[in-house]
Amino acid sequence: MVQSVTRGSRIVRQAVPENLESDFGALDEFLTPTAQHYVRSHFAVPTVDAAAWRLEVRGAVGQPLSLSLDQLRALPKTSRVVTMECAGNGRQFLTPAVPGVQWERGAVSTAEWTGVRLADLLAKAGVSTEATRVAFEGHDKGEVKNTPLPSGPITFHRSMTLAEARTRDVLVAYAINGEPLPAAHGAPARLIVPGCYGMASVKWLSSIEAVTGEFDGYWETTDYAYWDRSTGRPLRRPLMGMQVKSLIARPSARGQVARGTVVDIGGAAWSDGAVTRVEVSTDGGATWRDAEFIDPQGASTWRRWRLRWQVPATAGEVVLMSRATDAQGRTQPMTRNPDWGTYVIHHVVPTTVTIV
Ligand SMILES: Nc1nc2c(c(=O)[nH]1)N[C@H]1C(S)=C(S)[C@@H](COP(=O)(O)O)O[C@H]1N2
Ligand SMILES: [Mo]
Repeated sequence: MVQSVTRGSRIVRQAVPENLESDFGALDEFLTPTAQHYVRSHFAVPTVDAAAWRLEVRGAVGQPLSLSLDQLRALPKTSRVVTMECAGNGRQFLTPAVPGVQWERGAVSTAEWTGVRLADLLAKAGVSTEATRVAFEGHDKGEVKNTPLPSGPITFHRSMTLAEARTRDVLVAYAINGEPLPAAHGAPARLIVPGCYGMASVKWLSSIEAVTGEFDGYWETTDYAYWDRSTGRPLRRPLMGMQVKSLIARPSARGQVARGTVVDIGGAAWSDGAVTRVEVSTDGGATWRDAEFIDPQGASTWRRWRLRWQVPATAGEVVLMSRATDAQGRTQPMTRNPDWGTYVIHHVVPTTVTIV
C-alpha cells in the first residue's frame, strides 16, 4: 500500500491502538520534536486521572511508598537524552513477512526525558537485600495474541534485574522535551530505560515492585524474548539492550539521484552504548568508506552521520548500505540471526536508489 504523507508527519501503522511511526526520511534534528516521536502501544490509552494517580513502590522493601504526582515532582529531578527504538523497528524488511506492526525505519526517536532516578526511589523504599528483580506495571490492559498466552485481559508489565535497575540509569519520567508527558507517551509518568529497546520503558506506570526470585511475565518470556545461544543451547531470555544499528535516511529508498552530482548520504546510528564508527558502501557492500559524525559520542543517544557521494555519471540502479560499530567492538551483521524472532532487526538493510 502506498501511503502519501506530509514530510515530517507520523505514519499511521495502526489506528487503534495507536501505533505511529516517525518519518525517518525527514530526520533533521538531534532531538525528535515530541509531535513526531514514534508511538507504540499494545492496548488503548488507559484513562488515568493525574490528580488521583499514585505510584506504588512495594514488594520486598522496608518502607512501601505511595507517591502522588506532586510528591514525585518534589523529589530531586534529573534529565536524560535517550534514543528509544522499538524492538520491532524494521520488521517490514523481513522476508518472509512476519506478523506484528509493520514498522519500516521510523520506530526510533530521541527525546529529553525528565523525572526521578529509579535508584533514588528504590533507596527511599529500602529495597530488601533478598530482592533480585524489579517489576514495573502499567495501567493499560487487554487481550494478547502470542502463544503460550494467559487467559483474559492482562496489563503491560515487565521486570529487570536489580543490578540493571541500578546501573542503567533508569528514570521515572513525567516530562518529555520540557513538557508534561502526552497521554500517548504514558502520562502522568513512565519508566525510561536508557540503552534498552522501548518495551522496557513501561508507560502509564502504576507500580514498581521489588521481587525475590523469578518473575517470568508474558512480556519477557512469550513476547519480547529471544533465543540466546551463547552457551551452546538456545536459552529463552528477555530482550533488553539495543544492538548496534544504523539506518540511511537520505537519499530515500527507491528514490532517484541525478547522475554526475554530489549528494549527501545521511542517517543515524545507535546501540546500547556509544557508536564509534559508521561505514557506507555505494556499491552493494563491495567497498566501504567511513562516514563523518554530526553528533558527539553519547552513551544512550544516536549519532547522525553523513558522507559526501560523487554520484556516477551513468544511469542505473545502485545499492547503498551503512554499517555501524560501537565502543564494545560490535559491528552490524550483514545477515539476520533468526533467533531474534520478530524483533531486533539490526542487520544491514540495502537501500536501492536509481541514478537518472
Ligand atoms: N504500559 C505500556 N508501556 C509500554 C508499551 C505499552 O504498550 N504499554 N509499549 C512499549 C513499547 S513496545 C515501546 S517501543 C515503547 C514506546 O514508547 P513511546 O510510545 O513513548 O514511543 O513503550 C513501551 N511501554
Ligand atoms: Mo516496542
